Amino acid sequence: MHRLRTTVARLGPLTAAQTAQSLSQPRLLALEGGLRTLQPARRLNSSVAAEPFLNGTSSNYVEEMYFAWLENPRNVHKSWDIFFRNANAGAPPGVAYQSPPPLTGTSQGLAGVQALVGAQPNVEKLVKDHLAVQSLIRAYQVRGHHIAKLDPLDISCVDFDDAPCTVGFQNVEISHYKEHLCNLNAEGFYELAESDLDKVFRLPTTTFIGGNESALPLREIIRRLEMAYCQHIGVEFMFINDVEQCQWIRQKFETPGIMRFSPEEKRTLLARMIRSTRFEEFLQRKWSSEKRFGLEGCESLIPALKTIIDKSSQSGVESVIMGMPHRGRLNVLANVIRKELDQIFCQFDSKLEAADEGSGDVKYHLGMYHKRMNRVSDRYITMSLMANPSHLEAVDPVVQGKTKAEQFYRGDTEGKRVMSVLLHGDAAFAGQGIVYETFHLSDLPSYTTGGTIHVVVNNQIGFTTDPRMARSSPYPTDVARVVNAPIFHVNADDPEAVMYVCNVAAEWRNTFHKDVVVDLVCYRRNGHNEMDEPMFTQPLMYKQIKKQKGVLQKFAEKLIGDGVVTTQEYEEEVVRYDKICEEAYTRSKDEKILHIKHWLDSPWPGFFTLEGQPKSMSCPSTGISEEELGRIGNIASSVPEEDFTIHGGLSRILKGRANMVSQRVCDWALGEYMAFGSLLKDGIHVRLSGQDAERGTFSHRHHVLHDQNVDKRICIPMNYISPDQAPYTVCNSSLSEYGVLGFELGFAMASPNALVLWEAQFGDFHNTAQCIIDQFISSGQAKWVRQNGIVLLLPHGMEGMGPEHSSARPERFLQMCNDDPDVFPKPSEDFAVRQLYDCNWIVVNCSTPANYFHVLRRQILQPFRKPLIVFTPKSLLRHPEAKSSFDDMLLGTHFQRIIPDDGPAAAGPEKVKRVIFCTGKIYYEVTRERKNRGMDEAVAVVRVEQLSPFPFDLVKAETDRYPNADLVWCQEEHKNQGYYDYVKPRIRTTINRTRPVWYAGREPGAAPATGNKQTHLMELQRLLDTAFDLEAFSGKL
Ligand SMILES: Cc1ncc(C[n+]2csc(CCOP(=O)(O)OP(=O)(O)O)c2C)c(N)n1
Ligand SMILES: [Mg+2]
Repeated sequence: MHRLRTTVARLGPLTAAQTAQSLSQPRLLALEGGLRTLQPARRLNSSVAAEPFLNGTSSNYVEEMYFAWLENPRNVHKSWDIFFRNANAGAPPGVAYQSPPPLTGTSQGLAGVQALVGAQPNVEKLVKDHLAVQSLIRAYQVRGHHIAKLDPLDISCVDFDDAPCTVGFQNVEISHYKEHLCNLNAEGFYELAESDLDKVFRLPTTTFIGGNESALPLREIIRRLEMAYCQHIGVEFMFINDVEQCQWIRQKFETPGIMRFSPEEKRTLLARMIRSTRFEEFLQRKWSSEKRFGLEGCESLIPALKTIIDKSSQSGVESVIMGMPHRGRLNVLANVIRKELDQIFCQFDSKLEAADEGSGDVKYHLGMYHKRMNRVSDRYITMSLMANPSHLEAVDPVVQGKTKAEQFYRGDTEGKRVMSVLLHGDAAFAGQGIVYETFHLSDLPSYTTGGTIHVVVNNQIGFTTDPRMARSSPYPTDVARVVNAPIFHVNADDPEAVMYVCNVAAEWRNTFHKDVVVDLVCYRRNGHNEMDEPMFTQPLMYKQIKKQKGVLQKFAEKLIGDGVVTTQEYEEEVVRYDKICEEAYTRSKDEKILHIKHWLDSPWPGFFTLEGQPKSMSCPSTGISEEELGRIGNIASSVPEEDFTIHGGLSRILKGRANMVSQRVCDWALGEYMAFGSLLKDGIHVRLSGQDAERGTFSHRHHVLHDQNVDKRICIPMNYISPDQAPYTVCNSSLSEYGVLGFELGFAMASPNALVLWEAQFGDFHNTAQCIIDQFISSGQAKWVRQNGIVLLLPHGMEGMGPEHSSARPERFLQMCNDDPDVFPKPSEDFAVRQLYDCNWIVVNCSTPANYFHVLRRQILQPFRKPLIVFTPKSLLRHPEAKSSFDDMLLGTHFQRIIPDDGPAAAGPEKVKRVIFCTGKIYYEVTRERKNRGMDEAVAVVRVEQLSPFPFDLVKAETDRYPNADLVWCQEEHKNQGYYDYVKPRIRTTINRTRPVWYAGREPGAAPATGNKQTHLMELQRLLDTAFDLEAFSGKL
């Protein structure tokens, strides 16, 4: 009884808002039986046929009238109201219709009809009952998942209301149901009574439970709804505000008998369950004390993924890119991606030596790439599992970016050939904000991947934390509702139900190209890892788990019972797979060396030698011809489309550019244009993404022109460089850093022949993407032997804008550089390139547009890929001196790691008393001050443009050149920030510690900058005073 009450309470009448939503949904489906009324079809149809005014063409109209009347009799003319009342009351053909009242006065006819209705006291009840049945159907669709038997342990407590922790009356025999129904109060069950159970009700068009029937007895209606919505699958979809999509889902789950599998399919499913289960058992037998984050309790994950892949391959998908956490990862590698088992097993051998450079990673983080024939579709399919850090969900946007890139390079604009699959743990899916950020990329034109299939291993625990402490939403999957993704909850102890929802999920993705979630409700048989004791914290849950029969055993017993397989066949299959594992284990013993290279998730065929080395150790000139500079400059200053009206302010900007081109100079924006344009011309795709990147935060870029008269008409001149150029992508991103940077990093993984740039709005905002920077960008190659050429543009500079918007935190990037401050690298011919090759990333702060141009081009022209961090300017964008001549960008020119002094100081170096080393915008303040003080001969100023890898060789040349000078590092940042801690030991190493390196900059500080403009200027003057006070450091040793 209690169970029923709970059910009914949960399925109780809809709220006003829900009802309104239901009524406002257009009805899409054509009705098979013509007009629908509350009466059984045949009878009604005959009466309809007998009505002289009803014919085939008017039936749609009548239907609409009818539904309008159902919603509210006042919605229709009185004559229709009477007609429907009469029809429902069983008025014989020809009698239901009464002429409408004349415009003047009351008519006789109407009075007569009212009398007829009045003579049918049951009409009101009939209408009410039908509405009640409709509401009941809808309630099952909306909230049937609340009472579905989703939890294999039967202990779940999804707190939809404060109801106790029980599930509903699933699977209750009708007799039970009847018994319970008698005890229901009127409000509890839409005022339907037991006596209504055998009454026949017409079915609305928003249900498919009828199959070929358009009317069913209430008892059968309820039974079918229970079958569709309250068994092992809970379908959450009614929040989707697209009627076609809702109907599609209803049809997939309500159609009677739709969830049937052939014996062959069942046998395949069993074989997959055997592989999944026996793989974990094998690892447990061989390495009982090794962490492997086993899948026990969710073994059906393997057939789930395989089903998704089979189905997607059948519909034309050629490449699946996957991201997943620790749980079951080895199993997925072995049984889904089909990594050779011996390669997996040898990862357990702690004695093997690593063959590759880099620090490597634990086995459950490594990635994989594999192309194979899909046996179900008979088509080749490539599968890659992305390497990822421990940081849960961080890989999500990276997978999306890589998927987008693969789609882009294949011209797969709708995502029909490449798709992504993301796996999640229940706690992480609910807890990590990056999941939300990633969902919000899913429908943005430059970021969509045409739908991702999400699979949640919902083992109802996160390490030691219960769901009620881990999230505030009923399900771990609620975050997906923000993008209207349907959510299919399924009891993972029912492999057939799992297989079914995975089929539907793959079809959904293929049909609508939108995200979808499969929530595998399962349990975790062991602790968080195999060394962990779960009884400390979840004693009752684990008592229950110990009693739980394994899913393979249950499923095998069922299939044997049903005669689908014999016990012998089952046992033979188990033995066969165990043998495969044993043989691979023996082979793995022969391995002497561990190759991380074998675990590459994104190979770049043709880019390296066969041994995986760069094809050369040199970088050609990054300059371009005068003619090319002129051509790109002209494009940058023009509107290449006819009849396109741009904003007046922009016309002035373009005119300014044209002037610069005629004078053969570039400002920052034009330098960037030259770099992008020349790479595009050479077939290198350029993609620039970030918040407001199209115009540029500082309104300097303007890569997308907007017609002032025509809505949404835009022009991207960069795509007019040359007819066979690569396409240029510039896109304003969502307001996310973690998600978008991860996405661009993934995009950059797909191909080495693309310049992919992410621009922070202001440099300091990168810290909300810190995880991508720390876990992937700075350390990715060392961990996963995977190179990446992503560029980060981080606006930086102390300009009196306050503590935020000032510092891109160069100290953080420099602190993560892997070059040794105490070792002067061996001089060699290819010193500069080798240094780049050896470093984990490149950090630059350019002071001229030409150098910015060169460093961007070098990203592509160097024979390997490294992340590039660029601190970009704000005020320098318009600084009259921050311009470069075309001469500095011509063929034969290079990126300058250091820009030496070229004034009077350099002409008479022995007279120089001080060398000021600096980087970035402060150079212009320092040289202005030097001029004002008339110290051009006494002080040399050297710009360090490439901070890391540190240009030891060039710094040495500068320090040697000025033997009588003291050395000062000058920066505008606080002493504990900026570059000082990084450059000081390196300059000291360069000069063999023969001279001190003095500091001229702001005092140590907690905040990056002051909020007070006056203080800002005072601090600046003070640091310049120090820099030019030649006595400032005397006696300070
Ligand atoms: C961002 C992040 N925070 C914390 C952790 C530490 N951690 C590792 S696994 C885990 C629990 C994960 O639970 P769930 O997502 O449900 O996956 P399950 O292990 O249950 O499969 C935690 C907290 C982590 N790996 N990443
Ligand atoms: Mg979990």
